[in-house]
Amino acid sequence: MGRIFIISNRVAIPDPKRGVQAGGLEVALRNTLTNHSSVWLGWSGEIKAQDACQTRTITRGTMTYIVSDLSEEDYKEYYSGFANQVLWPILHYRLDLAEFTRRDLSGYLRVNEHFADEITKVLEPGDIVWVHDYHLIPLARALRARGHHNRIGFFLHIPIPPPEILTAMPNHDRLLPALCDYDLVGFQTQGDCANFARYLASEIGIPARIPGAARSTTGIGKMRIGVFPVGIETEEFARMATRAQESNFLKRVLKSVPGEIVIGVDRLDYSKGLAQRLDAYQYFLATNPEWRGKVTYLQITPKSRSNIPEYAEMQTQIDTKAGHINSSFGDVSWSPVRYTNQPYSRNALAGLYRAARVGLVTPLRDGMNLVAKEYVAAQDPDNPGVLILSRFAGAAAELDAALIVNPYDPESVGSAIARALALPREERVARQRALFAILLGNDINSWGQRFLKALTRKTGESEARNAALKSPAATRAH
Ligand code: GDG
Repeated sequence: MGRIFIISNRVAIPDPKRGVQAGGLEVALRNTLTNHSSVWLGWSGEIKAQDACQTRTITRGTMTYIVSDLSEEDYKEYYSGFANQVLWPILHYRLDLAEFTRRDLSGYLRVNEHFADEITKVLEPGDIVWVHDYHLIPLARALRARGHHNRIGFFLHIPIPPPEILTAMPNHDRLLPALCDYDLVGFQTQGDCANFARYLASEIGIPARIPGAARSTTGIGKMRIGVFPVGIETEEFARMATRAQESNFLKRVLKSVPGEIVIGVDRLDYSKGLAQRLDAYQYFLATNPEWRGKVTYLQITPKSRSNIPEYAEMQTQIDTKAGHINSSFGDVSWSPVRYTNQPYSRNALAGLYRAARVGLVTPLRDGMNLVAKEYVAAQDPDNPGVLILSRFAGAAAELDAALIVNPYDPESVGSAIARALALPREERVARQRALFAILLGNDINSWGQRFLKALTRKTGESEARNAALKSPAATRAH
């Protein structure tokens, strides 16, 4: 096998002094690539004047990073505009939040063309290209137009809604058919895969088995679709959580918290259901007065995309709700909610997860949700906490031994918090055992290997289907 090219919107070059930054993809891929000669290409994260934009190459061990700056215009039209104000809300089923004035695809296509030019400078026949996420849907088409016949795969980290919603997206008919230029398109769950297959059938007239194969519109070959639920570094994370118990940071936190901990960790994003979660916690406090003063909800929420109006508004809304709960239920010796926008190290998170009796993961819609998996991996198997998980997180297709809730319904989530806190130890242990076994069977390394194996197989359509059918999500999907 040639080199592996990873293409993603953001490329964060590791800096041991900075520690790991928040972000699912970065966490996910770093482990997959340690044993391959690889190139990781994408945006540097810097915005510069048009004539000051550069592309830089940095080598770290077996990994070469190639990063391009974006101009102000690129950033507005491609990243902040089409990707995050059209694609992100619509793929998360939120037509109400899509900014239809950002319908113009040209900036989005221009940046994809730019990345294709940069890839073309270094790509050799035999190299494998693995493209990540919704920012880069048309990249294979741009590469094919430059004459590349390499294996090119695409993995969508976020959900994809049914065609009834997708077709409301401006320019969907110019954008989504470009996925047919990939050799393999992977999704987090069977539901996502089925939604895309229905879109192919109804909008492009391509019959696709689920998961299965569909004929590419370019005639280069067959585009296959499959289910590849992303995992975490299960064993390593469990070890990290055990070690973190000894840290002074954790000891200090535990000393300052009266009673049990409920924990939530999410980027500040409307898809994560934070407002509804606070409503649910308020309902729990209102209906379970015996727990007042004996439980503290820690919500760690690093800010993201603050320049987009919906995100800034949400920030104020969450601040207000958290403040309201504290002023209504708290007293001078107890704050029911500790809400912070401060990011924490992975180590600190692992320790906090393990110390928390309840993990509250209630997105309104989420591709997978790695926090759910990290919370499970961090638990003490002899005295574990309980995961409360939204049915609308991709993780729910695998982690059905969690307490599964409807995140829109504060009573469902509030009652689940009370139930989780009261769950007898034997039941907690049994649920934890079932969940941990699933995480061991589908960890981050097997995810990466399964996708790459399906992408590089030569014999046609059956492999992606097999890989998908073997995956836990495929066998457990609702
Ligand atoms: C996308 C999809 C899919 C969070 N706060 C801190 C911190 N984090 C880490 C978590 C976790 C990661 O960030 C977040 O991952 P999620 O999966 O929850 O969510 P997205 O960022 O939206 O990721 C998602 C994922 O891609 C992978 O395919 O699961 O559905 O939306 O690892 O621990 N990490 C550190 N400090 C923090 O304060 N160090």
